[in-house]
Amino acid sequence: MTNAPIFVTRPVLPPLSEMMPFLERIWSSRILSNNGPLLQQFEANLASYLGVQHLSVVCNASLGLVLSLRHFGITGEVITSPFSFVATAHAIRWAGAQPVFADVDPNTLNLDPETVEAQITPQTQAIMAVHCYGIPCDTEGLAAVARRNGLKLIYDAAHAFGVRKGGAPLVAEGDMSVISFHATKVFHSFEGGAIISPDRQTKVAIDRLMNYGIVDEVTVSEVGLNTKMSELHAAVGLAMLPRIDEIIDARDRVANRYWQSLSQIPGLHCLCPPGQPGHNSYAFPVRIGQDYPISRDELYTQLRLEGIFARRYFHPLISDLPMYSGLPSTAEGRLPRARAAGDEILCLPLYPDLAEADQDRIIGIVSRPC
Ligand code: T4K
Repeated sequence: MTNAPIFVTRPVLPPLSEMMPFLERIWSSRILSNNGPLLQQFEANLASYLGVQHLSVVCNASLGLVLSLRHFGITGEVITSPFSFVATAHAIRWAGAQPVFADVDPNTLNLDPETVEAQITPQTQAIMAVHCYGIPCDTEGLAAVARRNGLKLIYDAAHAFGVRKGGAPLVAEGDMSVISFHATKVFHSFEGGAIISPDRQTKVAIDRLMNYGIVDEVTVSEVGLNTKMSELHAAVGLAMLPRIDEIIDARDRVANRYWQSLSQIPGLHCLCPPGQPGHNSYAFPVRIGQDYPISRDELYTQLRLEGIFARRYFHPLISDLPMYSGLPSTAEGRLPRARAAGDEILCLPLYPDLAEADQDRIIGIVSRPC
């Protein structure tokens, strides 16, 4: 047991020795960016690992989400979840569109297709749904709403690296999905992300959009951005990828220990049962109900006083932030289920090398709060 602070997550790193061959290749080729050989290898290895065909690596998921909306020319209303990281709604605004918030399903905490359908207006062009904590959305329900109403369906799959639903890759759902490889994610390349396209033509269009819209030395076809990943980041990704199954197994073991100790505590509901086929143990969210002796915020503070930095993902709701709180979709009483989740959920520290002694300290406090 140590007295060092315990954060909600802690990235795994490849041994430095495994980075060196990649660094030597970069130093000798002096190709540092612009779809270099390591980036191309990273894309191919990732596509194969994830079981998808058309994948574009980007410098982060936030810009990946912006590109996805730009690609489809979405400038109207986009129905999205208030129970997410702020990047989801910010990406909609950066694309020049308007977020409209719909309530979540109380079990998955993801957009509820019925509440989505109720928010559709003639201005609605897309749904941006989030697989929160890697828990799959009701993809069939959302696809049906999108189809019925002629909307694009884009998934913020920032948390969903490697998740499978019914044996198939979750990121193959919808018109496009965007994964994050940020340092805090199940799989990381320090910063990074990937856009999953449904076909080759779309991937080519995305690849052009992320490189200023350049077609060739003298042709620029559109107002593109620069969202490319550098060779250095691709090298980290290449060194990390062979470890990912081991990383997810270790996360599962930590989640399983929490589950064994906490799932029977009155008033405390563990949202992600371990051992679900295809899940990635991205987080261990617990929901603090009326029967628990103290409130979620009291538990959060008690843990902090012990140097344990559990996090209230996602509080405040995006819809309560000043740039969104005036929207009609955020009016008083409109998002009751998201609001309850924002008030009651705490994500406990979860990372592959969380020491058992440290986890036991966390479990001790959560199971006997004072
Ligand atoms: N959509 C969703 C649903 C998302 O959750 C996110 C990102 C995005 C889109 C956008 O993806 P990117 O554009 O980032 O690819 C963190 C992350 O910065 C953010 O990427 C993530 N979601 C969000 C859920 O969490 P913070 O502000 O909570 O991070 P921070 O710095 O407080 O880090 C949490 C803990 O992790 C720290 O207490 C210590 C540990 N940590 C963090 C970093 C960065 C490390 O040990 N090492 C590190 O390098 O947002």
